[in-house]
Amino acid sequence: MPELVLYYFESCPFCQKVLRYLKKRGIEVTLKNTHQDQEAKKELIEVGGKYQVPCLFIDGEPLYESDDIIQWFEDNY
Ligand SMILES: N[C@@H](CCC(=O)N[C@@H](CS)C(=O)NCC(=O)O)C(=O)O
Repeated sequence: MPELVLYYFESCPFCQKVLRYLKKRGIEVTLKNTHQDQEAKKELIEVGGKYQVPCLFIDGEPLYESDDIIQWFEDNY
């Protein structure tokens, strides 16, 4: 399985959509809250190239856009 890390923050509705989906499917991933963890925010900007959440790192490769993230899980789980 690839290493999965979801960058998010609580008040983001697009993040909540992804988190609800993961909960419904019983899928667990590592979560990094970019409001609480400044290092995580820095990583996201450095690797992803922009500060936008949600972003799923798949083995270190960033995937933005909540719909694309959900589609990735539909295709891979
Ligand atoms: N179309 C994107 C929208 C994501 C989006 O707008 N995220 C906002 C938070 S809700 C964001 O990252 N804003 C940057 C900021 O807060 O600085 C998606 O569906 O994932």
